[in-house]
Amino acid sequence: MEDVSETIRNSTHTSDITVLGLGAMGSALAAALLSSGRSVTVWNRTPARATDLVDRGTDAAGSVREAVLASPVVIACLLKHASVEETLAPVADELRGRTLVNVTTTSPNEARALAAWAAEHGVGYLDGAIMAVPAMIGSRAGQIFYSGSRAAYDTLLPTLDVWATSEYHGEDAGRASLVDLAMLSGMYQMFTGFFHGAAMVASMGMSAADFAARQAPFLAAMTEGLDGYAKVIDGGDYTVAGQQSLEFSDLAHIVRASEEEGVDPSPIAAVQALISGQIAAGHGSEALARVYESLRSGS
Ligand code: FVH
Repeated sequence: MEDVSETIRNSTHTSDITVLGLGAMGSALAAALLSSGRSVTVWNRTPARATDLVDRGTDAAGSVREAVLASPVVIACLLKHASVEETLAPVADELRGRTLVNVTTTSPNEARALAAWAAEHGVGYLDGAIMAVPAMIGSRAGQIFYSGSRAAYDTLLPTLDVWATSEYHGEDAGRASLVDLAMLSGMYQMFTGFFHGAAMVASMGMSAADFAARQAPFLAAMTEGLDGYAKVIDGGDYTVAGQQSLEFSDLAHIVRASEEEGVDPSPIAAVQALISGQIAAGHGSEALARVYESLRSGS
């Protein structure tokens, strides 16, 4: 059988970097690399999606194998973990000795499983979690979190910085994904809160656009409070002065108003359940941020 690592040492790469997956994000990543002067090979399951990038100077590989062999660094930007496994499993031998950067959204444990698979096959592994939309790629406005091989991160940093502001979170490959998903949890709950509020005022004829015009500056102002909550949580003293208490934060009236308007109260009822749980446990006079303790304990 061919010694693949020997092949890599002896081969002249045809490009600096390979991008597997040319969806909206993969295309943006490849285009930014190209604009930075790097030579890029791309592969996509549906070849037609490579046309624009080929017109701009990328090489399009006819197979995953060919794409992997073209560069010392391989970026995977596919739909989800299963598509990464499916795409990479047949080319494990070809990947040996190269560095794989997987920026596909995965769970922390999926990232760890991929890192273990990479280690088993002699592949350097860096997991990336993109906190940006494709239009933000190529500017410092976006953030990308990384975890996994420190050596790979340090070596690739000038390349990674082409895409966004890079932030390293440690050798445990699951960490970048954990921060990513925690951030997205906050975002989706904020969006759902907006959808719920918009549904409530719809009964009085207010459009979602009119509601958004009021809600957006209010929420932006409220984010100023996050720092204060964080200090209370990190300090671990929920009796600290100056905090809104759990009793004061009772949301039963919002749940009731939602029901009275015929709007499903489940988003706000979930928050109310957390608050009620803390009050029932005897912490009513303590800070609202104590809800964090219910979440941490899984109760
Ligand atoms: N777009 C965004 O705003 C977000 C921002 C945060 C991070 N995400 C993650 O990035 C991954 C890719 O996202 P995307 O926006 O590029 O996604 P799509 O445009 O839907 O493209 C999906 C690509 O994946 C290929 N693909 C899907 N299944 C398979 C498979 N079984 N085998 C091989 N390739 C597969 C698909 O190929 P095709 O349909 O064109 O043939 C696209 O190239 C994602 O994890 C986001 O969560 C983006």
